[in-house]
Amino acid sequence: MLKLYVAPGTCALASHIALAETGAAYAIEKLSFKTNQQNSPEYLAINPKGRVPALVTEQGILTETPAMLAYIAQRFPQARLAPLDDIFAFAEVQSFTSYLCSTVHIAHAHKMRGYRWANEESSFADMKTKVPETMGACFALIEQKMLRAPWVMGEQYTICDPYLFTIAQWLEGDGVDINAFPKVADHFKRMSDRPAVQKALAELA
Ligand SMILES: N[C@@H](CCC(=O)N[C@@H](CS)C(=O)NCC(=O)O)C(=O)O
Repeated sequence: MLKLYVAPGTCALASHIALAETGAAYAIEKLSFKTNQQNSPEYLAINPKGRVPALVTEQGILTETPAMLAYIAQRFPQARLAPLDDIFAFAEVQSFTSYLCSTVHIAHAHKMRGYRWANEESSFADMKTKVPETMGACFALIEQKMLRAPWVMGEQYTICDPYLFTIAQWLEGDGVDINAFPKVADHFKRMSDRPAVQKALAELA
């Protein structure tokens, strides 16, 4: 059985929801960031990056949300979480998940994790004040150019959707009003109603 390492409020929720969407059995291992469990020797043996998520499979351990989401979609094709028979459409899915991972998540991380990129306290404060602007710009682009509606890829629900929902959850704390982006706000509401989302959130509580 697959085992997913998660922590509340993190990007691990995307893979968690995707797993719940498949209907397959899986196990959740919850880490506490309060006690820095992500950097404990036990967890570093699972994921030397000291981050969540990590997915333990029979073949080995996977990290990085876009790769994990693609793995879940391909492992459980009956869940129809990606257009697996259309290489261009699947590349579009990966383009979107890569954007969330490499640009949007990084913009958000400048709020709490400035120490990754600078040493001075004043630099952290400066990075923090930039977050509403950068996250706002990312979501303006998503709203105007990427989110086809009703789902990210249009009519078919895909792995892009739990990932967008997960990152949209951070907007309020990042000082961005989701209602400035009507399609994103509508997507967020419809995602909140999905049984898989409610199941994943309940398992984190
Ligand atoms: N690129 C990775 C990022 C993983 C990541 O940064 N996870 C955060 C939570 S959202 C984390 O574990 N942070 C712990 C830390 O920085 O100590 C992915 O998309 O899976």
